[in-house]
Amino acid sequence: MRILYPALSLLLCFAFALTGAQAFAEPYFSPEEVPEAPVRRTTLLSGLDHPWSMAWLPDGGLLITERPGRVTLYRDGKATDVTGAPRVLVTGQGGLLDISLHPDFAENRLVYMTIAEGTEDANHTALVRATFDGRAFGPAETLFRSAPDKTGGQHFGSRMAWLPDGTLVLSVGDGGNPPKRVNGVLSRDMAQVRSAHLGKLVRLNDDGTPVAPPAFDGDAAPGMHTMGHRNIQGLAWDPLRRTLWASEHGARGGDEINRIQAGANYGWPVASYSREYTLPMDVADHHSLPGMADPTVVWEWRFAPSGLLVYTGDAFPGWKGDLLAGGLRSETIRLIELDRDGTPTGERDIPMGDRVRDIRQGPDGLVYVLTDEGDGKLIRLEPR
Ligand SMILES: [Ca+2]
Repeated sequence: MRILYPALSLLLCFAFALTGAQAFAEPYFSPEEVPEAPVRRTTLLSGLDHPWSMAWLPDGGLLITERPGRVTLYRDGKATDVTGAPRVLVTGQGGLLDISLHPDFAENRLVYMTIAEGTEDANHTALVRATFDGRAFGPAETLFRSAPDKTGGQHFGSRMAWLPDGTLVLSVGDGGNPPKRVNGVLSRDMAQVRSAHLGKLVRLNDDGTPVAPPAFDGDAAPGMHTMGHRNIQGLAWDPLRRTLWASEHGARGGDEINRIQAGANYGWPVASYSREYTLPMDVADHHSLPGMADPTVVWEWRFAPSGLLVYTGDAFPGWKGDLLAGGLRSETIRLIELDRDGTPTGERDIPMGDRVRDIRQGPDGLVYVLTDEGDGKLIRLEPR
């Protein structure tokens, strides 16, 4: 396929030129053997139960969500329980997931969280917000619920990112692997169904009202921003290139980094590099299709990306403007070097020896990592 691909992509470029459709660059295929990036790892906190996400308070405290429904506040080397965390459905990959402060948190004290909600047989991804007084959350207000409901504990998506205009983008997973079905349709096929939130990015105002691009007028699910995703668990605004990046789980292989453009279709499950879990075959008949956006990066091995940041700090000058993607299965962080335009030019591995669930840049310019299995940890990366 690597040999066929350049010819195929050239043909597609001609087809795009003829039809006036947008041509997408050939995806960057990630190398498997990469040199290690020099960092020191310091464990700040251990004993966390499936930590999922973290958000810094203006006073330097760090809020950490734990999937079974707990929020921990880490400050000055000590951890305390935050009371009043929202009620969640704890099943499989679902529970209390992402956390993010409102851009005007200093004035309005609003904290946004994504959760799994419902029952084992009928559940969805929801966005809630609550005030935080430094010790406890106020009552949770539900701003968004994905529809239709799905069954079981797979693929809630649930990463969120604020855009500079004060709107919020949030991921909703495709609902699960075959044989999971929603309304008689294979869950994963819902990523191409315009009326469902499953397998989409959604864009909302800070009060939860939907924002839709012109491409999705009419029949699309409220707030639908992009479609054709399997399960996005990394989402990061890039202030240098004024763009949004997403890392997305494929099935067996075929994990992706995508540059998000409103109104675009990212192909799942009809254009993908993924292979089936249970059968020795590809999920899709195509790696690329006209009118669908190709990934910027494809991993043909099993990386399982979760957590994504665009590094903008000074502590690691060599990383400025690069992407850092956490990996669950790889138990590494991948440093993806980008040029000025956002084209990948190389990769390095930061081995972590544990499943990486989230990765964030701290106010001090250092990089903070959550590992999720067994004894969950908060780890700080510093220059060596
Ligand atoms: Ca894709």
